[in-house]
Amino acid sequence: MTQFFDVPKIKYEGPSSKNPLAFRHYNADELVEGKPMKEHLRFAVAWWHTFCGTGSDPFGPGCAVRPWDDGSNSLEMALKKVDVAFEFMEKLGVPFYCFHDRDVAPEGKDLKESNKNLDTVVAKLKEAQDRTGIKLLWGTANLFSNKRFVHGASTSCNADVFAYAAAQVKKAMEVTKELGGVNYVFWGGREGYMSLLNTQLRRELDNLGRFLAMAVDYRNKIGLDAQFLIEPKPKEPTTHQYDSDCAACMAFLKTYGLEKEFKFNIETNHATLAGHSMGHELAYASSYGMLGSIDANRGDELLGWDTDQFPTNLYTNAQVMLAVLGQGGLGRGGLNFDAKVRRDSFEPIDLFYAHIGAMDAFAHGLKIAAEIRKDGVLKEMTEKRYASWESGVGAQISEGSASFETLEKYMLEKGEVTPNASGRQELFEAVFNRYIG
Ligand code: XLS
Ligand code: NI
Ligand code: NI
Repeated sequence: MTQFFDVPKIKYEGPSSKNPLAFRHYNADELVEGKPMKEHLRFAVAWWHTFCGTGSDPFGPGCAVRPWDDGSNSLEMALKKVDVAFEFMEKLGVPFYCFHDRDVAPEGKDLKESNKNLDTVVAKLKEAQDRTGIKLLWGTANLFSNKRFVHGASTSCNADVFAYAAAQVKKAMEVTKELGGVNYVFWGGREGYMSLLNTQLRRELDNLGRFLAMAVDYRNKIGLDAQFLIEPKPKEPTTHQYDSDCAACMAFLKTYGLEKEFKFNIETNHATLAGHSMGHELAYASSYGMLGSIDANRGDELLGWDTDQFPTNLYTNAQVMLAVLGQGGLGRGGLNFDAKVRRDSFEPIDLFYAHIGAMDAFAHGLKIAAEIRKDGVLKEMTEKRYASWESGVGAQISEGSASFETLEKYMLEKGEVTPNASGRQELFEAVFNRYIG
């Protein structure tokens, strides 16, 4: 096998290990709640950040050192990256990867040539998947980088752009099928607006609805066995993205009759950009059976954009895994590290440190969440708060046998409500913290 990384296969050495190239918590086959860690976590590497990221920012070009990369956007380079990527993923022991069509293969002079380039790389990806057993968690289409998408894709004011995007997604769905991808993601790259003054908002939303309905039809037509996922994000690159958060996406899907066809791929940094915690987005989606998959990263408290940092916050990860365990797992979904190493972490080895750190932080979060569930203290405390809904008037309201009249009668007789109990937030937080560490 070609050697791009002078790194051994990463092994589990246990919590006391000080080896930065070993796992302290992620022990793939260790059982948690009766299921191997690898099945709970279903880690995926994001092709775009890890194999295409250069570290460029608005103030300077990329400075990442990638000895294998000649910096060209050639087909040869794309093919070589397949070897780089699979060596990296095999050494890391990650079972999945995710890509945009344009990360894995360069655009050609026209759609036909772009499709041909994609086919060439996909053939090699398929070989690599068969050889290593690494699978595609999800595929997607990049409908935001090329200048034709300047006004959006399916929400563009230019109907031709809608048509181009449709053709591109059709192809991306076909290659996802070819590679046995288990999910397909729709992140609304530039589906939003910069100014209301030049925007027909309702037309754009209707077109987005039409676009997704066409995708559903085509999925059924070709028998693509992939779960469809919408990835909410409130802003960036546009001022207002239509898929702004899970609640907005739910309303959108219901409006266009698509709620049975999609679940959500929830990204931590997008949640915080929307002014929510990741916990909120997960709880909201999960409670409606809509949590499909996770883009595991984090933002920076001091920066107001999608910094896509590696998810090393144990507290957040424990909350994420609590939500995941709470709904009996992610099913077909997984934890995709939609995260990039910082510009000043420019050596190839940093890619390992970053992924190992994040995998460990999630495995640790999983163990914490399982411990919290095993003790059941938090659940018990919460159930106690809501005990009034289990009998009497609470049960009547929940079952639908109460009305304004019956409730008025009840309250006139009773005169005043049963006194409220303390919410005890600080106690809940302290109990949660018992398990961290
Ligand atoms: C951008 C998104 C993107 C999606 C896939 O902010 O996170 O990377 O995950 O298109
Ligand atoms: Ni993402
Ligand atoms: Ni993002």
